[in-house]
Amino acid sequence: EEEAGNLNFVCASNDGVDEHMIWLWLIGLKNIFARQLPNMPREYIVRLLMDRHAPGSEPSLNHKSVMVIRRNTVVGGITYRPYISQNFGEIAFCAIAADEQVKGYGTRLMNHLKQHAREMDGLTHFLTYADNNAVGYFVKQGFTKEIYLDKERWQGYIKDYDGGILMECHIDPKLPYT
Ligand code: 1VU
Repeated sequence: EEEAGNLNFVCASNDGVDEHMIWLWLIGLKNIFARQLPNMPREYIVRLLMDRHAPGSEPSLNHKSVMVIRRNTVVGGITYRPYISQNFGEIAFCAIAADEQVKGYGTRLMNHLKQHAREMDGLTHFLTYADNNAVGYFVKQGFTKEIYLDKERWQGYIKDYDGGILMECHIDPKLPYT
């Protein structure tokens, strides 16, 4: 957990952050995703977000979530799957609550994600299937529709998905993102 102005950026896999708060924030993030990404089946959102923390469930280390917290409330987040051996991550969900959009939170969230993924997961790239109407946001975050990453590095790892445009982002090895 780190403070930046009045926002905190929390990774759900963080040790040292109260597990109960993480659980509550993940439920809040699930609700934001369900509202903002209406084409995503709700059970799919729940599975990717919660499997790691669901009480009594087999812990899955597959997905991580980075959340924007303001005044102890979650206002958005990104859920991603790091493929550590391939050094890239797949962004599954990305959203900011409706009444908090276009305030720059999405940009700061993506910068924190890049910093976290570089330091904690050793990632060099992100791939994502962007919704048509979010392509402009991803372009501003440094994503391109050209995929420069070798196919051998990602093919068979990420699922094909009709509903979006595959985009790539290179994570600079040195740039301070936050
Ligand atoms: O820096 P500028 O002011 O020039 O530009 C802003 C903003 O205007 C622009 N931007 C967009 N451009 C085109 N289309 C958009 N839909 C769009 N949204 C924002 O991007 C710059 C950064 O803006 P920001 O940091 O204020 O962005 P937000 O905090 O509003 O967060 C952006 C998202 C896309 C996350 C937010 O608007 C949102 O939750 N939208 C609805 C859900 C959504 O579309 N999510 C992405 C779907 S794709 C997915 O989840 C699979 C990966």
